[in-house]
Amino acid sequence: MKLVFMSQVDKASLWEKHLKAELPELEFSIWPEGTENPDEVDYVLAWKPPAGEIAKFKNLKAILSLGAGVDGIVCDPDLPKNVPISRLVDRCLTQGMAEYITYWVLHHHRRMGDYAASMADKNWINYLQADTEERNIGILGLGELGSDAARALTAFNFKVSGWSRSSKTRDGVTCFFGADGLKEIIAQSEILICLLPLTDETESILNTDLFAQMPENSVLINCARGAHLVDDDLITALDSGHLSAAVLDVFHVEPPNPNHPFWDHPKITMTPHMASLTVPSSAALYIADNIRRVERGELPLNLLDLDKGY
Ligand code: NDP
Ligand code: OXD
Repeated sequence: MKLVFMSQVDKASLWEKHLKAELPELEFSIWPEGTENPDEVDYVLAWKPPAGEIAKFKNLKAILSLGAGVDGIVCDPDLPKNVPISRLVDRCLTQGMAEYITYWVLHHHRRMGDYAASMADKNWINYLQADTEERNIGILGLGELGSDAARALTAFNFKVSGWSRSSKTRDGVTCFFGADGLKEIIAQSEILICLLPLTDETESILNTDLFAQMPENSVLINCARGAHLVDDDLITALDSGHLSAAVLDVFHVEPPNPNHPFWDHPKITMTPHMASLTVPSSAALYIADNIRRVERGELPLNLLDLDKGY
């Protein structure tokens, strides 16, 4: 069994250690090494592989994504169409995202930015404490990550709504779907979180039209992909005062150009695409399990639907 690891950001040595602990018979190569006999490669484990490289492996049994989002794989015009592609679904990844979202929702709900500013001025002041039961939180994307973030927020009694492509039910969450559902969730979301996959349908969804439908003083948290957001539209919405703040973990170009206006904008908080990082010790169990499934003649879990793009 031969696997080629293709990632500029994930730590190959850790992945090799944890995967070989699960699958001692696995031959682990780090691209571009180990690819001199491409026809012998069974699996690629990839994050943003260079276009055209995966197509060189003619006998692949599966393409295993190192991330939950597969936009960095499906953008390859030469991607083989007949090889199953599996998204990463992992306990640590899911929990990390719920932690990040809970942290920033609580930060804005409890006005921690205002407290930091007033304390820096030695100004001892208390703001009225809002009730979570009165605070509307909207989550775009009710999949693995959005559903768990919703669960974490309902534990604080926030009024949580979620939006998906198909109709859903989630305990304690008001669920919307489709174009009409988008209008409804946007109109009530004081804190709006984007956890959608990047597809043709969701690209640039966070734009002037959507911001205009959000309540006054609302907050945007984007931890999905940079291309969901129209950067200039966000700056306009923040500068007009319609949106009060934005938390951005993902960007069109990462890291953004040093001249990008986001860096210095007083209402924008940036984090370096770390809302949830893949943890090899945990995620390797899932990858190994998927390889075992394929070796048994089954399909891997969490198969990508190329028509939907996620
Ligand atoms: P899932 O595939 O499990 O969930 C995607 C959700 O989005 C589903 O509920 C789906 O609806 C919904 N959706 C997709 N397209 C549309 C549409 N056109 N209209 C309405 N809803 C839509 O993905 P995950 O939750 O695992 O991950 C979500 C994204 O989070 C990833 O694609 C990635 O971009 C991002 N991410 C970011 C990280 C970070 O550190 N910043 C870390 C990990 C992931 P339905 O259920 O009906 O199919
Ligand atoms: C992912 C990510 O998609 O880290 O997993 O962005």
